[in-house]
Parts: sequence; structure tokens; C-alpha cells
Amino acid sequence: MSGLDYGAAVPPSRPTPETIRGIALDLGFDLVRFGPADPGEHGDHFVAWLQAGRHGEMDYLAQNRDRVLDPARWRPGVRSAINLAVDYGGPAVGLAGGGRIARYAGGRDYHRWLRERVFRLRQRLEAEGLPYGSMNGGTDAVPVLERALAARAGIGFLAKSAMVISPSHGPYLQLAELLTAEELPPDAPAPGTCGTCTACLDACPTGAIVAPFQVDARRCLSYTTIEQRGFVAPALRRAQGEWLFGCDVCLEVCPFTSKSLRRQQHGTERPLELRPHRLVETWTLLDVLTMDDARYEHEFVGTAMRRATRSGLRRNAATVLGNLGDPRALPALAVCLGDADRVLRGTAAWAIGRIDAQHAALPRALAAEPDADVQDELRGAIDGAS
Ligand code: B12
Ligand code: SF4
Ligand code: SF4
Repeated sequence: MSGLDYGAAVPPSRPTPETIRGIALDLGFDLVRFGPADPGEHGDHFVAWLQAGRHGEMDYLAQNRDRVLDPARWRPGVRSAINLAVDYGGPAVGLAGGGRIARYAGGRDYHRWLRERVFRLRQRLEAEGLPYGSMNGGTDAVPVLERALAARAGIGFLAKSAMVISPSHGPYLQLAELLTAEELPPDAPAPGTCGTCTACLDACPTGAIVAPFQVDARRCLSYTTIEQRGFVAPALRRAQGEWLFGCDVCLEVCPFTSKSLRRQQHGTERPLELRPHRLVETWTLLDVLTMDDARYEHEFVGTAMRRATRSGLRRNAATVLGNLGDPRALPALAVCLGDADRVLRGTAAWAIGRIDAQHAALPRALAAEPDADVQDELRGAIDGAS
């Protein structure tokens, strides 16, 4: 059966927009706004971004192009979007002794709990008379340009960092949406602009915000540390600094960050979903570097960090250890020169070179290394080019 069977038993009454808003707020969403289901003029920016190749290896974005531009291709008959946002601002998140994690990934995987919350909203609205089949939605992993829909509905304004920023809550917003065949009265756009501020463009460690509102994902640490497989370019490794997973710099420097109402909450004061995962502040970078498959499968279950894969997380840990320059990491990095994972071998060579280019393990590994790319990394490390 199609997911959009409006035909048969259409209930006689529909919830009012205020009832819908009230239910969504009751379920824990911080912002609820109605707007069109399509991205409007933002679609042109998306196409230009794809054409410039700024999506890098994220092929799914190009594959979903037509559905993103016209949601009716995904869900025939949709007219409006119920746009939802959760404020997840809070203190910095990281491992014991160094290694930072973007705040959105520090707790339970939001893809799960936020999606569940959207589906609970869908069930509650069905009970109020909104046809179930006409509602589809989710968060992040949906063929929808979420920022465009949120900006059009007034969740916030589109900022120079490309973030949607709420004048009342700031930039730390997880977006979600429920598309519906109902015609809902659109909310007004949110007030606020960046004005003359350029703090995020100036502070981005990699220059990924290539112009106001435009991010080249291939340079963004959120891409290189999470989405990118294989080797990261050495210049971007250096720019990665202490970031193990994702990056929050363009949010941290933003003056609107002070608006986050969740920002002051710590540990158990925070809602369960936003509390730090047990990994945070108990694991070290060396734990990540040396974890085997079983430990990864056991410990990272239910976190958004799994997106980076075990291989990517170990590569990132090697990079951060190299950037931190602590010689105590050298023995563990030297063991990685013999690992089965070529990307880890090469990145560990680079990291050792950054800490101690004279380290005896480097020429020894070069003599035994079969992979041409890893050999290049080893030579670079020995030559002091890390
Ligand atoms: C792919 C993706 C990424 C990529 C690319 C991001 C990018 N800016 O291009 C990478 C991996 C780099 C990334 C990083 C991050 N992401 Co992300 N990402 C997505 C995803 C899955 C698709 C976005 C997309 O299609 N991008 C293509 C570009 C063109 O669209 P856009 O990013 O929406 O940009 C808008 C504007 O920039 C504007 N625009 C583009 N060019 C131009 C040119 C001009 C002249 C103008 C005026 C406007 C304009 O058009 C777009 C639509 O409004 C969405 C979820 C979704 N389904 O939408 C989450 C999403 C956008 N990401 C999110 C988050 C939280 C992040 C990070 C903060 C995570 C982190 N801490 O590590 C960083 C922030 C980096 C940044 N400054 O953008 C949130 C954003 C929430 C918010 N308040 O805005 C989303 C909505 C996920 C969610 N459900 O919460 N992300
Ligand atoms: S997330 Fe970090 S690397 Fe990406 S645009 Fe923002 S500041 Fe730059
Ligand atoms: S830092 Fe400044 S320019 Fe960047 S998004 Fe925030 S207000 Fe806008």
C-alpha cells in the first residue's frame, strides 16, 4: 500500500495549527514553525553547490537532487512542513586529556531519539485527526534541504556560517520536520541577521566558509573527520587541531551562541537525550587509537560518532595526537605503523613525524611498507614535512 492513502476514511475534523504547535512543544521540541514543504529559491544554491563539487564524496546528496528540489517527488501531495528544532547547546565535549567532539555528537545519537520524537508527533496528530498516511518526516538523513525549510518557516535566519540561527535560541539547533498534505498557515520569517559580523569566516580553521552562506564541505572538519574515508590532506590534518569528531568553531565564536537556553545546563541537569555519553571524559585518545573491533562495536553503539567508522575514528585520533605533540603517544603510534589499515599506518607516520621526525620506527617501517601512499607518508615524516 502507498504511504499516502488519503482516500478512504478521512476523519471529519483536523487539529488546528495551535493544537499541532502545542503537541509538538509538549513532546519537547523547542521551536515549531509552519512553512512550505519545498526549498524555494534555496534550491538554486543547492544545485550550484553540487555543480561546484562542494559535496565531495557525499554522493547521496547528488543522487537525491530531484527529490530535494521537489519534495512531492518523494512524498506526492505534500503541501506544508511542520518544522521542528531542539536546542542542544551546552558546555564543550571531549575526551579525558584532549580530543574534542562536536556537541551534537556528545550524547545519544540524535538521529534515533529525534526521529522517534517526530514519529510520536505523527502518532499524536493522527489521533487528533490528521491522516497518518499524509505525514512523513525525520531528521538529517532525509532528502530535504532542512535549513531552507526551517529558514522559510521562521525557525531562524540563514546565517553567514550557513547555520540556521534562532534569534531566541542561537545556532545550536537540531532540525527535524514532518511534511504533510495539510495546508498550514505559514509562519513569518524570523527576525535577525549577521549584520557586519564575520567572526565565523575569520575563525574557521580551514577556510571552509568560502564566502558568506557558502561552505565547501571538502574543507570542513565536519566532513573530513566524519564523512571522508581514506587519507585527509596534510594541511587539513594540521588545521584539525584537537577535533576528533566534527567541529563547532563557527558556532562557538558566534555572538548568538549566548542565546542557547540549554547552554548553562551540565551533566544530569540536562535532558536525558542531551547528557554526555559515558565515553566522554572517560576515554582517552589512546583508547580510540588502539580500540579493536569488539570494543568499538560495544562502546560506540547508539552514538552519532559511529558515522565516522572505526577506521576514521582511529585515523582522527592519530591526527589529533600528532597535533598535540605529546611524546607519550609515540609508542602507541609506532605500533600503528604495523596495522592492517593503510590509512592508519600513513596517518600514524605523519603524527610521529610531527612529534619526533628522528624516531627510529619510521625508517624501519619504510623498509617493510608495501603501500606506495604510506611510503610517501613515511618519507614525508622522516624529511620533517609533517
Ligand atoms: C551535508 C551536510 C553537511 C555537510 C555540508 C554542510 C554545508 N554547509 O554545506 C558537512 C558534513 C560539512 C556538514 C557540517 C555541519 N553540519 Co550538517 N548537514 C548536512 C545535511 C545532511 C545536508 C545539507 C546540504 O544539503 N547542504 C548543501 C548546502 C548547499 O545547503 P545548506 O548547508 O543547507 O546551506 C544553505 C545555505 O548555505 C544556502 N546557500 C548556499 N549557497 C548560498 C549562496 C548564497 C549567495 C546564499 C544567499 C545562500 C546560499 O542554501 C542552503 C539552503 O538554505 C543537513 C541535513 C539536511 N537534510 O538538510 C545537515 C545539517 C545542515 N547539518 C547540521 C549541523 C548541526 C552541522 C554541523 C554544525 C555539525 C558539526 N558541529 O560538526 C556542521 C556545520 C558546518 C557548517 N558551517 O555548515 C544541521 C544544521 C542545523 C542548523 N541550525 O543549521 C543539519 C540541518 C542537520 C540537522 N538535522 O540538524 N553538514
Ligand atoms: S564546522 Fe569548523 S571547519 Fe566546518 S565551517 Fe565550521 S568552523 Fe569551519
Ligand atoms: S559568527 Fe557572525 S557572521 Fe557568523 S553566523 Fe554568527 S553572527 Fe553570522
